Amino acid sequence: MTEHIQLNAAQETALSRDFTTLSRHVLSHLGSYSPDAYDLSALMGRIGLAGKMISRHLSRAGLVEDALGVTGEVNVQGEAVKKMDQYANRVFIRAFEQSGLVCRLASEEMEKPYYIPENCPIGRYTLLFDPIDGSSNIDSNLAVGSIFSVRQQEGFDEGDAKDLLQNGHKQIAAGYILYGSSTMLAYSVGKGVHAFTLDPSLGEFILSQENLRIPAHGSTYSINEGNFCQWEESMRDYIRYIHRQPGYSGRYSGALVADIHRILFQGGVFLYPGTIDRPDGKLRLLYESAPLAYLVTQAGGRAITGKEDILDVVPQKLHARTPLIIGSPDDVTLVESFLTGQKDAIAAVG
Ligand code: AHM
Ligand code: MG
Repeated sequence: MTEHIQLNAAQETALSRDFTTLSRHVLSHLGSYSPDAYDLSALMGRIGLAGKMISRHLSRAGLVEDALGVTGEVNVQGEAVKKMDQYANRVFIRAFEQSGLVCRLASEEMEKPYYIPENCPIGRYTLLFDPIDGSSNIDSNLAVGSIFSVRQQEGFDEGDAKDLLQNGHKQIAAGYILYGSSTMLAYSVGKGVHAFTLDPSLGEFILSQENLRIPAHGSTYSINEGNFCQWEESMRDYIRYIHRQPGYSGRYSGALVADIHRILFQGGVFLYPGTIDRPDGKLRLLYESAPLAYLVTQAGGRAITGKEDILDVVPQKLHARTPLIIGSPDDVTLVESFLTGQKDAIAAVG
């Protein structure tokens, strides 16, 4: 006779956790087994696959040819292309070819979207991504990330991808992968933020934090203070104010994803304001600012340009940039009060 085998409670809990993989989580979280839910789950699974491949390449970067250094080319942003930027961009494309899921991929590294004609009759989604965020960190073996965002294709694209020039509320999913001391993925499909850790022994992203909530306030601020003399006076006033407050620490990793990850868990604020040379700052709206704004907002945080919510900004072109102030709601509101000259609010917080 076969006995019904029972494990103890701790073993059962560990087993349930190990079976909560990324694609299974998306399905169960959407609470539906509709075609849309299956598509989103498959889409997230493909993003996870790309993340695993990039993570593997990064982990052996010092051992393999063509992983470190620059290609000698300059991208559409006018920045030197790293070999890893090119590799990761290609990985995302390969992950979605023949997937039937997306018809277009648009990335920080490509001037125009990459079309997958064989997917177009059925692939209703567009993936927008930054394949390697913080790529100047790669050659020093420091943390980098990938950022992704999913939008539904609207109407017929005549090759100009005009329908992508819409605000961030149009995103239906967004998140990032952080290649740090472990590889983690955080995503939202508009129902909270969930974080997964890549278990290398299983080769799977396993749920590690569900329904993340960002602290209302944190003690770190994250900004490249080397640009101090390039900022507007109101931004300099904010930084001078922070310097006078006890208990604040500066933390800036050079990779937006890594800084946002810390802020999501521990609170604080990240700032990349405009400068004299670049009034719109450095970060790209469609591939960086809007996806992270969607995610952080879903966790209870805020993201603004200084003048308006990031999610309300309509880009004029695919590679448009915006200033970005993002993080804990109270900290973002404090920065905003400096930038909009609301001195009363400043006095109230000391
Ligand atoms: P990248 O996507 O080309 O790497 O650029 C974005 C990165 C962010 O990850 C980071 O916060 C910022 O650029 C750092 O820029 P800077 O060196 O000007 O402070
Ligand atoms: Mg980037």
